[in-house]
Amino acid sequence: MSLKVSHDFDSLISRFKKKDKIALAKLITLIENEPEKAHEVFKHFEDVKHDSYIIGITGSPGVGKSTLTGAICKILLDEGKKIGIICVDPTSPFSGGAFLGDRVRMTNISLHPNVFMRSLASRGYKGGISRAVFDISLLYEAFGMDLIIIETVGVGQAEFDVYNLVYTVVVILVPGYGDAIQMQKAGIIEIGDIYDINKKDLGGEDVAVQIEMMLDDSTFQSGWRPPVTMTNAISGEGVNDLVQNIMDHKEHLELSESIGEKKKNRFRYKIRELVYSKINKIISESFLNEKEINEIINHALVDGKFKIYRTIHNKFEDVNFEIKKR
Ligand SMILES: Nc1nc2c(ncn2[C@@H]2O[C@H](COP(=O)(O)OP(=O)(O)O)[C@@H](O)[C@H]2O)c(=O)[nH]1
Ligand SMILES: [Mg+2]
Repeated sequence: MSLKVSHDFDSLISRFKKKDKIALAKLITLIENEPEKAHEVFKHFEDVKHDSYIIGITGSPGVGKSTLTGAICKILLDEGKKIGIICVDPTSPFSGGAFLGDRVRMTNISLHPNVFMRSLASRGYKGGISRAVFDISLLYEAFGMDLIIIETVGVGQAEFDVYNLVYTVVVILVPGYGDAIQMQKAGIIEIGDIYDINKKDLGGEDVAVQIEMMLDDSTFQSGWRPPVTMTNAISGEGVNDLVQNIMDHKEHLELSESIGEKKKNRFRYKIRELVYSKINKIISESFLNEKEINEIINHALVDGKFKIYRTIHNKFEDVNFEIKKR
């Protein structure tokens, strides 16, 4: 780092420590663009003891996650909480998302001094979405946020499963979601700590009943039976109950001490992901790069496709040999 750059960096860190939101925004951008510098950043917060409570809000596109996040924030802000939001929504680019679409209400919240919001919408992330989400949430913790809300589409996305990174998972459904079997197939009933049927102005009692029945058929080793609420995120109806359920779940985790397990899980996920992505990189760079893959393909086209197994087998023998040497 040049003198000037390192001076800028130090001043960024000290502004961040003074709770400057612009410095927070700049540090997020820095670790997004240069993930390999994350350790340089976090080195400065090693003495921070603060923990944020981390909530995931998940559901299909359009169910009202963003609107509901806004409504939840409004209640929590009135209680004096500081909130960091991470919005992972590949289906709605930042400018088109309801977060800004519903300009009047959401602008109120995003301009609030105690809220910071970051959207990971329309671009590829070096090291993957989950890395970015983990790092941003760590920055929010260093910044002193009381709560972090991660809004994300669906479950089972290959590169990002939100429940690995949060303590309370809120699953949002809407009227007309479909039948119970579909929900079970989607794996929804396993992951929610709380269920909410949003858009209650359009109905949805049948969905609530189905969820309740499925929950009645399940056993909960944790001792927590997920509650079901119905909300209208636009009018705010029912949102108080939802917030209460989130706080009850938090209390349940804290009393049963499973919060410690959740925290460990977050790191476990992170460590695995870091190691796997590093190893992947090493393998693709040094053992089997694009050039070599192309060579194998060309050989297969020229020498015949049946030789491809032999070539790959030989390649793996080489790789094995290399790995054993380490
Ligand atoms: N009728 C009705 N519409 C809602 C409700 N909550 C959100 N919406 C609307 O549903 C659309 C999608 O909302 P959005 O928050 O962007 O959903 P997301 O994709 O899950 O984040 C927007 O037009 C919202 O205004 C609700 O409770 N009732
Ligand atoms: Mg959204």
